[in-house]
Amino acid sequence: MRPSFRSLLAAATIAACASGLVTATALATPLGLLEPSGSSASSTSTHAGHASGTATPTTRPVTAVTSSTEGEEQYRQVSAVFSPNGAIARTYDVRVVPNGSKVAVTSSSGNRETVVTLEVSGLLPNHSYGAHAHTKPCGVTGTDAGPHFQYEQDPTQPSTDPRYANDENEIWLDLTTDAKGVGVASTDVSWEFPANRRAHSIVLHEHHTATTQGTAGTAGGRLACVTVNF
Ligand SMILES: [Cu+2]
Repeated sequence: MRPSFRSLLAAATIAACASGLVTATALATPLGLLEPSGSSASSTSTHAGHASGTATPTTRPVTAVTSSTEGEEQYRQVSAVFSPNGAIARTYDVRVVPNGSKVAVTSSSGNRETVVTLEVSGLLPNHSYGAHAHTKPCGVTGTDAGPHFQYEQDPTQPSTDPRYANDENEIWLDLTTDAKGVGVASTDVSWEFPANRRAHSIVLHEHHTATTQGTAGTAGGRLACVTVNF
């Protein structure tokens, strides 16, 4: 049996701590998502160099980008706040992904398995969103994130063939928020990101993901994006 994702995260935390890759405050709140604003003012991490830290301590968003490796296992954690001009997490439609809503992504990839968890808060209550890993980092527009990451690449792009555009060959993280606008999704696929070809973002979409021939993988417009250098 493989270890649980939680224990993998704990192992990552220990490994990262031992190698000094991330700050202790970031480790104390690995996702940082459910922390009240301002309570983790020092959680901005340093390792990956993507964290923004220009706000004053009292208004600093819950932002952390951490990256670590233990053996063949690669760990990623990103916590960020969506804003229209966000460096890490960007909303393209504040009506459905409001300015100030939060996102956290954790990933472990290695030993022929990848587990990714997406957590959001501050979104519309009782609302369905699509979400997937995309090939490029977030940009000024939703299209900048490129197509979905596919482990086995469909020779026909854009890919709407369910043999390739499915939740075992791609990272799908569709979720439905609760009455408070909080949502969680997790996926577990039986491959690891190739060293030279990895996903670089999670995109939130208008609705859950279609699975039928000709529309497989589509989930409507791109509402928001968080850069995760898997
Ligand atoms: Cu997508």
